[in-house]
Amino acid sequence: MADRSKKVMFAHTSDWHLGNEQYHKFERAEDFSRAAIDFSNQILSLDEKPEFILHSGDVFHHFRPSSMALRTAIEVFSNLQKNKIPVYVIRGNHDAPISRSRAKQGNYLSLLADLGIISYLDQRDPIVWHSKDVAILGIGYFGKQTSKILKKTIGEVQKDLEDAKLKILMLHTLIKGQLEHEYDLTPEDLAPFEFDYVALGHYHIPWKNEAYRMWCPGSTEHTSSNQWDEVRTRDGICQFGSWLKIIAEYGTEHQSSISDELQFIKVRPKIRVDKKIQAKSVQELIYKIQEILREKRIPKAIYSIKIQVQNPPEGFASISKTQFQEELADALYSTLKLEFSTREEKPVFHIDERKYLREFAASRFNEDDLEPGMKIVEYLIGMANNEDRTHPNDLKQVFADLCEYAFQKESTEKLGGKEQRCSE
Ligand SMILES: [Mn+2]
Repeated sequence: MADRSKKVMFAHTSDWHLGNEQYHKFERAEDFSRAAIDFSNQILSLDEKPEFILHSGDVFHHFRPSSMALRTAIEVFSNLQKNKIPVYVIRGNHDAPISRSRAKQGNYLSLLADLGIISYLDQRDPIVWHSKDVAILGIGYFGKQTSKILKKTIGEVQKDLEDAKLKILMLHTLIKGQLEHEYDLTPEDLAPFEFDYVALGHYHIPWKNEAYRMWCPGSTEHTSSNQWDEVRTRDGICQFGSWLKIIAEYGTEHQSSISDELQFIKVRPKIRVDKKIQAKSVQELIYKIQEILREKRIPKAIYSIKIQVQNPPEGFASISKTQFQEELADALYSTLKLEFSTREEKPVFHIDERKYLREFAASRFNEDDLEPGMKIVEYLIGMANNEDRTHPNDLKQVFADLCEYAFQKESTEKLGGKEQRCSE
């Protein structure tokens, strides 16, 4: 028989978080609905429609979704269903508690399945065959138990999956490598099962590990607070949600091949500003802060602003961030953090600066005390080098004098011109 390959195109989305009134703003819940609607509009406007859609969990933000969240889900899924695009969904940690995964009364995802507008893959019914070739196994959120549940479930269904030519696994879990320290599952846990495509949800940023055949589309709207730290665009503006368009080629004797195309959904901009400033007077400082707040103004955006004031001028304590509220009045939501770095500066001692040691000690201690005096100075420098600045009280003045002495020396001798001062 001819060794002919077949192609299937599908969409992969996750983490819609419908009903998320982020920052206690109803507008945000509307944003989450709009992003899901935009996703389905993008799907329906494609020249070639996907054969099916995978939703890797967190359709809803709350176990008991608001009526708006539920209505959006029904609208979007019915629309896709009317266009004959099946949607396969698993449970995210926001959709229903783990304990409910086995409960008879079901959850809101099983309600949508009862309405016939999605296929809900849960523990009772974990496999769906999209066609005679394509099998999809779905395992909802199980946190730290994911690996155990995965092994158990696959053990039970392995035989059923044998005939599949394209094996897909859907998971709502955190994979090692996504966040720095935290994870529920490692790529190596998944490797033995040889899935062609592992459709991940839970992590809200697009991510993939092609070697282990794992893809994560990211959320359709910005959800997590740590998004600020992880999405660092050059201009500090973050205004896209995402989903994945996937083409899988299979059916030859070779391993299937997957090609992915990340698609974007324009959402309300989140703007991050992180600036360091200096000013000689309080008036200048206020002016500089206002200037920063007036930059990059996009009406109704979300702002996270941090301004670090170095060497703040006399009287800076009178500045309060509430006096800048007006500057941010047209933001949907904003946080402003003003940080004043300490005015106390200490030289950092390097080993070659010990040449001041004898000189300094000689200026401080009389000849008889010179040796013990030098030991004290050496001890202080040692502490400074170890970044341990908690000097015993009675030596604080000696240390301050030493700093002053070294600083004066350096200023007059202009040693190497290197930066010798730093703030803590
Ligand atoms: Mn989520």
